Amino acid sequence: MRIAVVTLFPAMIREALAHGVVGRAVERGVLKVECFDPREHATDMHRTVDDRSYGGGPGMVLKVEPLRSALRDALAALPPGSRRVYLGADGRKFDQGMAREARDGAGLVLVAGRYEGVDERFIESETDEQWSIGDYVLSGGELPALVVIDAIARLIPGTLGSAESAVQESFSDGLVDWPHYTRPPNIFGLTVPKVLMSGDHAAISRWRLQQALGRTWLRRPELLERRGMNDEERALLEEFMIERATGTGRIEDSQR
Ligand code: 4G0
Repeated sequence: MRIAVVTLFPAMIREALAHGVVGRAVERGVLKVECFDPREHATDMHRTVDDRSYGGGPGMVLKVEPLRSALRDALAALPPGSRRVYLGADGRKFDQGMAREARDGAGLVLVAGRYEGVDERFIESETDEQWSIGDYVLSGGELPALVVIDAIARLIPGTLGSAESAVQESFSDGLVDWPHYTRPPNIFGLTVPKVLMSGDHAAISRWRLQQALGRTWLRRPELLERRGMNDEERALLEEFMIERATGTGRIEDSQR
């Protein structure tokens, strides 16, 4: 998978790509990320990339030409048919499904917008889509670009080790995670659910699925709505609900 980032702060992107899971994907060569800096495409003596806003007001606006020229180079480095995505606070909300589609696509150009503004004619005529990583304003699209890259990299075969992949599968199943515990078994009276120390792997799997279902129902009901449940899952969730409402169900009993 190849990703190009059009950004005025390439060092920010490169630095982040040197670490962790994404860093490993780049090292292994399953992911290639290249930065294209509009400033290197400015043609005047002062390497100007922005200018005052028509209509007045504070803040500078990124000019079309340096952006377009950087984007042209970016596209030349990617397979044909690569999507051009502008990262702005007002874009379509990025989710796991979009990460999967991007992973399956030819290539991806991410254009990091900036708070002050990008000339609308560039966004309109040179990009295919606008994405946002959530409803909050940042000072630039670089952090969103890194978020998008991380989410995609995790989905590329060869990025994650087998242990990490196993964890990932439970998440992308559309449920939130179940709770995790490690030693010691008792911290100031806070104990580990007994089933996790039982060695009964079938019971542990059932308990984890039940916790994932219960927590999704409590915290992200819309995810559960979208995903649906089979008969076994419905029964597990019902037991979770009863236990939670009465405190006398079988979940706690099996933990004590
Ligand atoms: C374009 C993305 C770019 C428009 C970028 C801001 C948050 C996100 C920028 C704006 C960003 C996000 C309309 C404020 C640069 N901030 N949530 N900052 N507006 O993905």
